[in-house]
Amino acid sequence: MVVVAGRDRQPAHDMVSHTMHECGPGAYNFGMSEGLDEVKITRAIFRAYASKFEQSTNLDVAVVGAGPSGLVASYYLAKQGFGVAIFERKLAPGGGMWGGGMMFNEIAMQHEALAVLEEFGIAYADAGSGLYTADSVHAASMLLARATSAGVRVFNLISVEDVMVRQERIAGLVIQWTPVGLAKLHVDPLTVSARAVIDGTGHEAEVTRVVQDKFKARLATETGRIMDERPMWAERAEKEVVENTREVYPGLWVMGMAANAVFGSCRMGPVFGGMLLSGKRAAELVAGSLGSSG
Ligand code: 48F
Repeated sequence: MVVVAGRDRQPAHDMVSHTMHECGPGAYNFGMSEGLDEVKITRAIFRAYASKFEQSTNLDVAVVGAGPSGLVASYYLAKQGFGVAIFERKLAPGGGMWGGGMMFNEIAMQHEALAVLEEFGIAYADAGSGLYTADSVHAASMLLARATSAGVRVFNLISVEDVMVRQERIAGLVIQWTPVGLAKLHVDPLTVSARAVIDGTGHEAEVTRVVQDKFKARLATETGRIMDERPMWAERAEKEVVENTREVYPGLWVMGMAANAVFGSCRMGPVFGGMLLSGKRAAELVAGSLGSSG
């Protein structure tokens, strides 16, 4: 069921004006539907989540990390009809976009990325010298809104800790609740299958690192290993992040900052054009490899 945002909500000021009375016997009913039962709420949430999760156990594409590259890649793939889910370790998806540059919450882009900004409905301003800025909170919100509206299922608070392998190809992800890892609880994880996995985990390139270290696989880099990120050089890094967006092992693609970390390129700081274009490139490559979504 799709509910138009806000329709089922009471204006905040009405709620506040009744807080004094609401818990006692004969509490004032401030226009909410009657028969609101806490256990029904519990069941509704559990069933909705179970259904969403079950639909994500055999994916076309599993994306790791809901940063800008992950959200862009997922959006373009879902728009083409592929079944896509993102697994995100943190509570809030959006990766490194919210904080702009050093917490000045604005991000910069080059003109090459404007088409992607427009596709996502992100408002931007011309800053001169071929640079454009956008409010980072607005930009992250629009990426999330458009990706989820296109059908991408975002599973926050879930960390990817391992991969599933079949016949020398990455065939899925091993996932665990983030708090289980934080509390160092001894609880076995669960697994989802995917025809393609995209590593969008940023600087750490975590999925690719698992494939290198645990699976002892030779990667499609010059050395066969993760070549590690180099220091800041925005112009070079922005160009190379799109070139480095590639299949690094059968079934595993890298994008965004993870692509530069894997292929030994530089970081770029708070310029995000390359991240958006890398996500778009990853979607093109994966869609090309998987063929028709039908
Ligand atoms: O770091 P992040 O925003 O990745 P990105 O799309 O964008 C990079 C920029 O934000 C910035 C930059 C800009 O020019 O250099 O750094 O490459 O988002 C990566 C997301 O992956 C999540 C992490 O919490 C973050 O939200 N993540 C990392 N490892 C895991 C993970 C994991 N093992 N499982 C699940 N999520």
